[in-house]
Amino acid sequence: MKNRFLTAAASLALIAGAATAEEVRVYNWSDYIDEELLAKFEAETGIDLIYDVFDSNEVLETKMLAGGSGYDVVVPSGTFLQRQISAGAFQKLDMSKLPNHKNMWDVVEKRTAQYDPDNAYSINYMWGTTGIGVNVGKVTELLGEDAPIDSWALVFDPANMEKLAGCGVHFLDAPAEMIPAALKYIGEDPDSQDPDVIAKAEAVYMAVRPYIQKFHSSEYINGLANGDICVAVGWSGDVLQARDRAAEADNGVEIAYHAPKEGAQMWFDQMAIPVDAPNPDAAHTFLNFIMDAQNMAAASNYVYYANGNKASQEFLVEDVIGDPAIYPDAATLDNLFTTRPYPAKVQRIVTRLWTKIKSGI
Ligand code: SPD
Repeated sequence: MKNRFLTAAASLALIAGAATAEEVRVYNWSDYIDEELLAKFEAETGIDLIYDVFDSNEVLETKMLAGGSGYDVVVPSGTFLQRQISAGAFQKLDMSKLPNHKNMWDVVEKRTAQYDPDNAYSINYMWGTTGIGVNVGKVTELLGEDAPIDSWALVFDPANMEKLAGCGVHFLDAPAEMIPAALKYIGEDPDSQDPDVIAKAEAVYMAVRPYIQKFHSSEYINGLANGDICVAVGWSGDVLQARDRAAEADNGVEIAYHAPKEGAQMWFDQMAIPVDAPNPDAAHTFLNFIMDAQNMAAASNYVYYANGNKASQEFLVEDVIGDPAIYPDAATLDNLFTTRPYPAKVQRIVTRLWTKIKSGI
């Protein structure tokens, strides 16, 4: 994988007036791929890959709505994708360039069609849930054996948070997920678009705000793994990666992930090609490479997220395909909810509320 700067050889080629190599610029979530796959893509296709990362749908959305991002492939979550499709940010996929599309899983495609009708603009990369990662030892030490590690009460009940504050609690900086989680905790519809209902999340957050150390959407992986923090509201596979990093470090830290019993959000991260992508052919080649059954399985086996590729399932390790935190069984699925994009006016309310919650005043 190349960085953004020309290699010496490429510079010489330019000076000599030779044609430059084909390239593809991919913008994906951090901690979301096995880098060996990126090297394999370059070796197999001869296309230079420039791979940048982000950890926030809002950051990606700002680039997509402004246009001219320079990226060929980006990975918004379903609700954000839907809004960006409506804004004309993406081009329709050319299925004739995607023979591996036959590997995709109709069960997931039915769900992603809610955001991208006919799945005309995107393919599913990974999907997962938003829940709670805990350092089991520290949390039981502070809250006892009955610590509600499978409940939103762990992070929204001030009595629990007061005890946990000293060992470090991180929340995602992701309002489109954190507001629904708080609403679910108080028994409201997490998918509500009613400003009066959304406003109820403020009191939930303000009650625990003094005990939240940080709002951040990627630092918690190492934070949990190193024992620097003891609780994180985070994404399923990221917490499971933290669990593995701790096990590899053999540091005595035991990490567990739970999709809270009251209900947790299920989301879908979709690969799409911006309407102004500089290299749409190479973008299709990248998507086709990703949809190869073994490549997709290698990605899931590395990042501990489920994917939308049926053919990959025979190559998934048991730790992934057999873990209901990754591939939920029927009972777990029943307890998951999805959300719709907020209309612009409601989005502004949510953004203002989130800013207020983070500032704590
Ligand atoms: N480290 C990768 C995390 C991917 C999370 N996707 C976010 C989905 C939000 N709805």
